Amino acid sequence: MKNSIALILISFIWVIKAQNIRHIETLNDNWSFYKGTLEKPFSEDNTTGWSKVSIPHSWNTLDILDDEDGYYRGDGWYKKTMDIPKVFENQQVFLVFEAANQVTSVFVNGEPVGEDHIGGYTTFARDVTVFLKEGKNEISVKVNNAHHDEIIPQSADFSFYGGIYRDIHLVITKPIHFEVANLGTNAVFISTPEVSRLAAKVSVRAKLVRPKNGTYYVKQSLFDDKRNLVKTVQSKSKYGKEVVSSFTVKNPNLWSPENPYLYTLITEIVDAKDKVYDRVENPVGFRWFHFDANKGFFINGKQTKLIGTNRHQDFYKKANAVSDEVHRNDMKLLKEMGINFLRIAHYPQDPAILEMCNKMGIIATVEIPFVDKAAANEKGKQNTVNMLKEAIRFNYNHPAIVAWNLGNETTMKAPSDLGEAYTKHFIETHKILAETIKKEDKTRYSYTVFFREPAYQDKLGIRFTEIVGYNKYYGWYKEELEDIDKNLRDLVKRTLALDPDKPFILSEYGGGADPRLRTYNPTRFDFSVEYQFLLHKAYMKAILEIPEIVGANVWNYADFQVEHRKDAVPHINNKGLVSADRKKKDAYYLYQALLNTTPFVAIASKGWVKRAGIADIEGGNIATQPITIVGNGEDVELLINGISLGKKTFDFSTTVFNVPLQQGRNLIEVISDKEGKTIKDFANIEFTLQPKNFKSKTNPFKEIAINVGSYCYFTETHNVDYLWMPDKEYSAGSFGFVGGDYLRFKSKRRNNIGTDVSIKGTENDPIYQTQVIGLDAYKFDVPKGTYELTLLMAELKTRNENIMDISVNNKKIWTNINLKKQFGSDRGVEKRFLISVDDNNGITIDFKAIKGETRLSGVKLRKVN
Ligand code: GCB
Ligand code: CA
Repeated sequence: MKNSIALILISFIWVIKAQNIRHIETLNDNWSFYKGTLEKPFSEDNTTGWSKVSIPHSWNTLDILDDEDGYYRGDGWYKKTMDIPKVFENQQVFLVFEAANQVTSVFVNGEPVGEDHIGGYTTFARDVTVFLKEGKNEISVKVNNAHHDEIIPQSADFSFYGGIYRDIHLVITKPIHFEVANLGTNAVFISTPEVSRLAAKVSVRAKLVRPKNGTYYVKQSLFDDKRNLVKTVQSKSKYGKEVVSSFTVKNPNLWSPENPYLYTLITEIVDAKDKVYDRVENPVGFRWFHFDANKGFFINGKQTKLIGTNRHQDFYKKANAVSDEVHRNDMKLLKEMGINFLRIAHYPQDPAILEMCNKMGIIATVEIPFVDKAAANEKGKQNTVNMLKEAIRFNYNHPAIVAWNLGNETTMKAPSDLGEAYTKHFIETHKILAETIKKEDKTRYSYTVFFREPAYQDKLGIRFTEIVGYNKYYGWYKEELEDIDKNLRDLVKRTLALDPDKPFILSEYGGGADPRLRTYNPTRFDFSVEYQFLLHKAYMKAILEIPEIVGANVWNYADFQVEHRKDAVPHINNKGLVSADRKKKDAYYLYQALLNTTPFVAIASKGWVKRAGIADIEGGNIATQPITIVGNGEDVELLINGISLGKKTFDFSTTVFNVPLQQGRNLIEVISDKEGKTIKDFANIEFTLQPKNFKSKTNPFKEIAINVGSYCYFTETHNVDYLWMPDKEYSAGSFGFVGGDYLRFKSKRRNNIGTDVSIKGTENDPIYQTQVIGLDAYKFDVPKGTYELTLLMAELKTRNENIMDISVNNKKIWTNINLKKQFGSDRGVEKRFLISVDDNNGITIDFKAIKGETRLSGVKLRKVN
């Protein structure tokens, strides 16, 4: 009995306490949305065409990915009618937008609330108290994502999706409260000016909204990770002044990547009777850190190589309107990968990201979208500075952050080409941003990311920050894999020669991989998963060996959508280690093996389930193919269908087995040991064994699909998974092309096979992007029978007229083919023919140029009878 009274009492006290906490709820549901411009979007409006949506929302989920150029950039309207909950007497009501891209106007009951918010990536709040009435209130929000000369980004390799794409919160406080509607919507700024193992000094600034009369205090209570009170101090508030509280914690638990220990600081406004008016919570992590240009990054005195990735905020077919679960899942995958460093690129992201960085021990840099070029006017400069201030103030309390980055590749549009006035303005913009960082936050580093030669930036005089980052794509856009180490060493040398004290970060490196493309002959720019794997292996070797590279970030953690990109998957920048819907590519596992200290082993290509190959010998029933295993143990054993192929030693966490694969299902098992622990991985591969001789009796020919003009396997994935094999020159008994050569890209940037033209009318771009040009014939030495023959072709940005005739076994099947004229440029054309083979000569498809050159992109042959 006694106990339950005590319980009731405790919960009663708790309720009273809880009532003093400001009320926060999401306002995501039940909005009406209208895409377009409206004169009167308010209740009297009768326009049709509104639809029901939930936040997060973007109006560019689909038009980013279609074949039409461009995507909608203009107005979008959101509105909803609601009762505002009554929580406090004389309550103050705020709308907090985590982000909306990019100019946002808020209206309550038809009245504009404050000024438009400028910028698509920073959090902002509006005080709507005086606009509210009893009962129903109408909230309307106009968002516009059109290009704007005064707002960054002006240009970039990502998509400027429009909409309210992050959470909206309703915040209700008492009349006396911590500031909400300010630049950055944060009122409490925590710093730890001195930290050691023995003691940590804490200094907290708090901004209050309070009447002139009355005595109020700010109470700071620090709790450990079990919610035990560690320290509490109370400081008197003076009207119109920030309240500064300082205190010291003895023997603090330190925050580090290995042990991300977090305290919680509860900050309250109280009066002399300890009545609570408002309360906010923040994480506190005690750590000290510094960068040394020669020795690297140190946290709590420990040298720590910073290895990680960049991240964008979008997801396949969802634009940037993704849930917190997606954000948190990304962070979980990054942590599993073993990273300790995240470049939050190229703009501030969802609060969920930094929350997880704090909790997982991932060191972070945050930046604003000053990308490629400056907003070339005074207003643009002010907006940029404001955006930086918002970003710093909003994110000030995250222990994970070590540096603020003012821009990315800002010299992309060469200032010299944009005139003297621009150049001056451009330099000033850099200067004022660098100064703003140090003014706003003395406890962290200022940072800029470039891509041009160090001397180029130096000549312009824009190396204002304490750290510099370089984005370099050696082995991708230019140069070869073998030279990565040398190129990086030379680059580091050139930067340090100019600025010996400025730490160097390799802020981006990487290469594209379309998960559908696989090859045993990887070449630069082929978009194969295998080339990407080799590229990252070469980079990691170099990065780990060069001490002056204090940190490095893969570009990118995940594939992301860029409207104007025309890579293997149009509209997708596929440099991700996971796909745009978060499926792991092989290189992801490589990082896991290299970075994890706990035992790890994986079959790197286990995501490639459907495979095929030509039998090793005539009449043979196996095809031997190399399979890469990654792990952090000494060695690994591989079993194929229960039979051991023995053990192999890892070299730089990788090893390759030549594995005999048979028709049908193949089970691959790998077993490795580390620290006395046995670990395993499995892959089930569905294998199609093509006979070496198509007239084989034991494995008769059934069907084959060939990605003509390419060394890559291609898995069609948009309906059922279907595999295309790489091409080869004809050899007797088998298949292949006769005459002609693989189409080679002419530009120097990519020296390789195929083109990057986006193909209309298909999802299978890589099949059409690669071709054999000038071929005389394509041959299949198949036995007698009836066959379905499918030919795939496309004419890609050709200048001359090309006309050809095609015959099969001397019979014309398709004549006067002028792809450009009959179907249009860059369009995939697929045609199927029924062919009967009545003798032993198989199928010869002859290509005859009437004008120009012949071409073929893909061919499929299936035996019907
Ligand atoms: C860069 C840019 C990034 C691009 C990337 C690429 O240097 O900073 O925004 O997406 O290169 O993939 O080319
Ligand atoms: Ca092809």
